[in-house]
This record gives sequence, structure tokens and C-alpha cells, in this order.
Amino acid sequence: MSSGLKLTVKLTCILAAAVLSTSAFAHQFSQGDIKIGHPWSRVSPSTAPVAGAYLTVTNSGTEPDRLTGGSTPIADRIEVHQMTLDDGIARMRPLPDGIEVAPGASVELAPGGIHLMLIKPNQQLIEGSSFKATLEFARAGTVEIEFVVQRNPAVETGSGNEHGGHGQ
Ligand SMILES: [Cu+2]
Repeated sequence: MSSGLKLTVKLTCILAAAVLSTSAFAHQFSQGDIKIGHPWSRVSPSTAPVAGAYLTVTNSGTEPDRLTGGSTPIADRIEVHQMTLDDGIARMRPLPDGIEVAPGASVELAPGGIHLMLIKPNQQLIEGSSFKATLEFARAGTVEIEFVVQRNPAVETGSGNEHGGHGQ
């Protein structure tokens, strides 16, 4: 292999990496009338039984849709959960029917409220990494997305464990 060719190959790799990181930065996915904005999950050790995941759903259609859950290779399944405060104690409950997104509306799944839960993650979630997932919608069907793993952009309360209400 000539050194010229080697250089070309190397440059191609650098360009490919740059394109990949740019698309990860834009970080928006859509399927039909459904748009998914900035899906992210928490940093989590491999021993954690669950991990919270968050995103924004926008429905630009004329009919209501419903996010019911999903799947990912890195966990058993993805559930829609709601956190409520019960006498000051945070509790989680699954929403088996998922969450409705009205036509023209955006719903934010965020820490402290309605969120997605990765059940039994099979690997450590390392800051800056990403993983693929499939979301399920009643109308739009499946939407392929990619979560990025990051720390909570909101101010952390210090406990770092808002899922203490799981398992009752
Ligand atoms: Cu939860």
C-alpha cells in the first residue's frame, strides 16, 4: 500500500467519525407525525436494576397518539413510568397504557415526572456513550431512536436516586 493511499484511508475514517458525531449532536428522530427530541438516559452502574431515560415527544398530526413503551438490546424492556410524591416520598408506578400525546402537542418526559424506565439494564451506562432503542406508539408504530448517556442537566438534589420508590 502506498503512503498516499494510507493517508486517504485515514482521512476517510476521520471524516466518517466527524459525520457520525455531528448526527449524534443533532439528535432528533421522527416517524410519520411523531418527532422524538434529545433522548437521553442517566449514567448508571451495571448493577442498577433500573435506569431512567428521558425525551420529548411531539405529535404534529391531527390525531392523538400514545407512547406505550419500547425495547432496547441493552435492557429487558422499556416501560413508561410516573413519579408521584406520597407524603413527601417519591413513588414510581408503571403506566401500562403509556402516555397520550395530543395532536399539535409536545410532551416532555423528564426527571421527577413521567419518564421511561430501562428495566434490568444488562450493561453499565457510561457517560458519553449511546445505545439504540425502539419506541412503540399506538398509531405511529415503532420509532427507532438512539439514547445518549449523560448526567442530569437539571440541578441534582444530591441524592442522585429518584427511583428510590421502586419495589415498594
Ligand atoms: Cu421509574
